[in-house]
Amino acid sequence: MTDPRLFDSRARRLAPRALHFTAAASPWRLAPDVARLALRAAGLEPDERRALADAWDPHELHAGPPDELRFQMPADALRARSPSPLFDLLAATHAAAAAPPARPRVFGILNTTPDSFSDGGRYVAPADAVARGRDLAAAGADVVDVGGESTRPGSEPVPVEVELERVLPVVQELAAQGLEVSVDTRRAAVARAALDAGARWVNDVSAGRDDPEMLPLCAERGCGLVLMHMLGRPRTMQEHPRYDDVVADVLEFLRERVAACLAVGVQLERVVVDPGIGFGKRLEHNLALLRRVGELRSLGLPVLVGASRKSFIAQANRALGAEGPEDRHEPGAAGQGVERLGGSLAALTAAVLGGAELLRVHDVFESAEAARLAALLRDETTPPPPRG
Ligand code: HH2
Repeated sequence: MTDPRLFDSRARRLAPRALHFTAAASPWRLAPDVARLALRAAGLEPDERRALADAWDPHELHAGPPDELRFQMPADALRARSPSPLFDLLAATHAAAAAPPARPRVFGILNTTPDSFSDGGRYVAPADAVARGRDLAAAGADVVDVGGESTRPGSEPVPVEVELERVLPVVQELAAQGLEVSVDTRRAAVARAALDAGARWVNDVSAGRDDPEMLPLCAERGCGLVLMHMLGRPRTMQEHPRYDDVVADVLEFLRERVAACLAVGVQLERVVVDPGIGFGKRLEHNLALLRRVGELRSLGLPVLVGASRKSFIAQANRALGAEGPEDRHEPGAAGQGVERLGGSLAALTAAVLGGAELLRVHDVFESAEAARLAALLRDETTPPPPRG
């Protein structure tokens, strides 16, 4: 058998691109003690393919379609083959597939911006923002996601000093009060300051592409990291978004970003992927991503979905001949106070049924309730009887 360590360097580069499950549509239904995985041969060189096949006992390797290598083995045996990045990754992938996601975790949105599309201008004063953060936590947010730069369609970047000035005092105070805080930023300088101030997550809508220091920073700090897909830039992203297959394209992008994380030593245990609802996507793209969240789980990492109050909900209204009150505003205008609660909860339910484990929302109480019910519907498990 080939020493698995031979794979280390190549596996770091290739494995995240190559992995997917055989049963992507409902991965949590796999038998809990058997790992069944498929590797896309397309990502592998012939010698790597041979060496990989060598590293597994012949009976563990199953014939599949010509572009796939399929493996099946007891999960314990898979784990026993560590340490090796490839097998670690396979084991992590299997664990994510086999274990039903627990109660989805909720990120409550706190924009300290004057121009965010829904809550812009409401929480600019740090005291108001801190009060809002506490309210979000009291309503059931597991994490408060603090942002100081709007990324709504058409928005312009703000200077880094402005972003720092907006988020830092709020992050510091909320963390000091014991809340789990995430910072929604594309800049390593802002992320670093927020982590120093007690934040435990970096939520980067550029997935580490905008600032070369971002991923190394996250590797060094071991913080949670959200990698989000975006096509283009906020200013222009909604102009002509085009995809061959939006889910496949988003998956390919996220695989590449996960590989970039591995290349600089980011621990995958704390990485979450996000299809970026509304970021360079038309209605049909957002709907396809929500319908096919299960496929996004094939990366073996938890999936976060942020559909809350976004404009595709208004587009869905219009597609079926209805109009919500907020849709009379100019599309993309800031601080409209849009609600879109019904559509947000429908989108969230679809995401949870598909296996999303984290949700980024404005309406925390309602969303957490919808997410709990959707999780029970999804898992086909009987909840324990209520206490008392
Ligand atoms: N959406 C927005 C901002 N950050 N982060 C992640 N991970 N996923 C998302 O879908 C996402 C995000 C945009 O929403 P919002 O913060 O409400 O508005 P704005 O960008 O105008 O501040």
